[in-house]
Amino acid sequence: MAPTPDTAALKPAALVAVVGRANVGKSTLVNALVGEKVSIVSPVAQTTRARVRAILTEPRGQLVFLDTPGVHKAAYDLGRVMNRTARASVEGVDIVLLVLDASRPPREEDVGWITRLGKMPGLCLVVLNKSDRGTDHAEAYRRAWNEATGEKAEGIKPAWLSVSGLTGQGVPELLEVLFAAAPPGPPLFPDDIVTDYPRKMIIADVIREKYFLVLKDELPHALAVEIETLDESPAGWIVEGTLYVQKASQKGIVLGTRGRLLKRVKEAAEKELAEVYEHPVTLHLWVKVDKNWSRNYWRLKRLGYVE
Ligand SMILES: Nc1nc2c(ncn2[C@@H]2O[C@H](COP(=O)(O)OP(=O)(O)OP(=O)(O)O)[C@@H](O)[C@H]2O)c(=O)[nH]1
Ligand SMILES: [Mg+2]
Repeated sequence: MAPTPDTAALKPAALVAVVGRANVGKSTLVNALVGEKVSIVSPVAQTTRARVRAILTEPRGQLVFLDTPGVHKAAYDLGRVMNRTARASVEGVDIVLLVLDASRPPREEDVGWITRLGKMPGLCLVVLNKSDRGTDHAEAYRRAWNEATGEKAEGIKPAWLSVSGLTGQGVPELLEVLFAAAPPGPPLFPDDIVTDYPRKMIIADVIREKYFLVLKDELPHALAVEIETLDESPAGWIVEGTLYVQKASQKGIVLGTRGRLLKRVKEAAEKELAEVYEHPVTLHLWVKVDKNWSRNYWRLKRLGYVE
């Protein structure tokens, strides 16, 4: 007789895709859910460029969150690649978490997600994020959901939860709902890892985040960071990388007067990385102009933005 699986011993284990418009606070929320900074955060829309997995293992089970790029009106190839990554991430997951910024009115990109998810058969939870700023527009989002799903919405009524990724308000309640909804299964990852995002990508993202906190206008979108070598000597890690910009004038801004901005960014990134990895980290960075990096598929692949 075939052995029956011991389902009683299995705990909740789920893949959870975290999706939504750019800048609604997906990465902040994912970091709050796992209790560690896994994904970079900045005030600039389109900060997250690739899918980042953040893993929460607790005695009650395991949740694997997929942080995704924010969907936006894409003007060039990187943007289109990011939108594709985000849209594809809802396939094959157990739960989709749609993040909305209820302190602002719905935009076309929010309605796009609502329409897409309202038609999907899987389990969807709607999170009204940034509730520390109020939820004045919650009703408009509910209306948008009802309009988009219409009569077909029978039976697919998602739970709506108010949270703040920034203050942590509502996060324990959200975790409870997620663990309750997760199907029982074996853990998807070992219990001691918080992400499987490649180390070179983490380092590149931390450097990019430091720049996103200071660069203005179009410049953040013109910047990419590629880590070429990573030497993990026990005495200290040595990292070599290139910062790509699209115009010669941007190179000067990224360097700053007498290289001061690059130095500041380098020091901030080195400090954060040394804390994360518990080793001194030295960054050697060069700035290069490549007019077409964001349209060059090969380059986007090397940067880790194409799956
Ligand atoms: N007040 C408030 N601000 C928040 C909250 N969550 C995120 N933010 C801020 O919103 C901005 C965007 O946050 P991110 O977490 O990078 O947003 P995102 O949805 O991941 O953005 P993309 O990766 O660009 O799609 C940052 O300045 C955050 O500090 C929140 O709950 N309350
Ligand atoms: Mg993000």
